[in-house]
Amino acid sequence: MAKSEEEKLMKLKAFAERTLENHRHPHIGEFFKRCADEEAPVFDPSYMLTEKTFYRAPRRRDLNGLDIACLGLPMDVSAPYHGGQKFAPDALREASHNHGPIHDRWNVIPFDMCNIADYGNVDFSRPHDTEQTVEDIYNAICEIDDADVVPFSVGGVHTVSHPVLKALGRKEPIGLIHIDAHADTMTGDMQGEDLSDGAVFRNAVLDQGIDPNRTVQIGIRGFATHYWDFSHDSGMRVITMDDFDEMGLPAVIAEVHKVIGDGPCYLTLDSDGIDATYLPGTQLPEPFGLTSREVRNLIRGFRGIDMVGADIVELCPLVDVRGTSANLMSALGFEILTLLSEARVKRTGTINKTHWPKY
Ligand SMILES: [Mn+2]
Repeated sequence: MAKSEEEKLMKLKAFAERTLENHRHPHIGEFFKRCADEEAPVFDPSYMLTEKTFYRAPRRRDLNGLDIACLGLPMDVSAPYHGGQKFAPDALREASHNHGPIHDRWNVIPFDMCNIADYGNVDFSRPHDTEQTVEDIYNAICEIDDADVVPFSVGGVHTVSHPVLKALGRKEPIGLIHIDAHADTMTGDMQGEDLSDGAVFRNAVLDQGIDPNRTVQIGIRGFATHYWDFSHDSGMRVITMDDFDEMGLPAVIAEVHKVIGDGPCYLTLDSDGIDATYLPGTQLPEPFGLTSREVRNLIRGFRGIDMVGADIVELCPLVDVRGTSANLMSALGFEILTLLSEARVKRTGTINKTHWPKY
């Protein structure tokens, strides 16, 4: 072998020996080293872990010093079609192990920005009672909010967002970004339920949890569109799926920033906002929706908004063949966790890393 070829090969061999703790991005190397020192389970094979938590965050109920609580809201009443949303938090926990902990586009690490925990599921005192379950969620989120912790909830039916927003908007109604096939602002009851997943944001407006003038709904389409007059009447910005196609992604993102402004904002992602081809495992699947990449890039476009909470809802593991829907929702959930972490650091001006207890 010629000397120059030999030198080239030696160089490549040296590259191949580079460890993760000596990563070309020093902060990523530091993170790998810290995780090794703390025996954090973030890089262990998922099947080796006994305890499944959201994105492998430590399980923790104590809110003291916490920045973000990931929690399950396994509500399974008040929705009209497929059931089984009560199984979604655990399905998401399992699927989330294949996503994160490093954002692949921005190279940021939520666990290096914020103290994040899996808070567990909220206990429902009467899980078949819609009103009581909404009350239980409201009380749990008030406690989390009073402790100055950001809630990142996994539903459950979309009905869960109403008590969450009612709790977060107690001081002042907040802004809302809502990705969904359905605007969920129907008037009257649905199948006898006033608190239904078809009236979430009407109820959130009436309870002064959200400001309709700082609300934007994206992806709206389908057979139920004639139910949503309240959205238009109350001043919400409704971007239908047809509008989305005509405007294009950059214009939609610009419009969202314009409507939301600098104030606090909540993000709710109904899995049926995504096209049923990409995400069939949902309560009321709708065709002609956002693609998986469109919804990811849309969420990335919300970077910089003061995000004070979020949820992902309406995943139905019982109709999620091969777990593809849970996989997509948990990947999108990691994008949201990244936004929540960045917004938290921007708001507090403080870095507060997640640490894993040694067992
Ligand atoms: Mn919905």
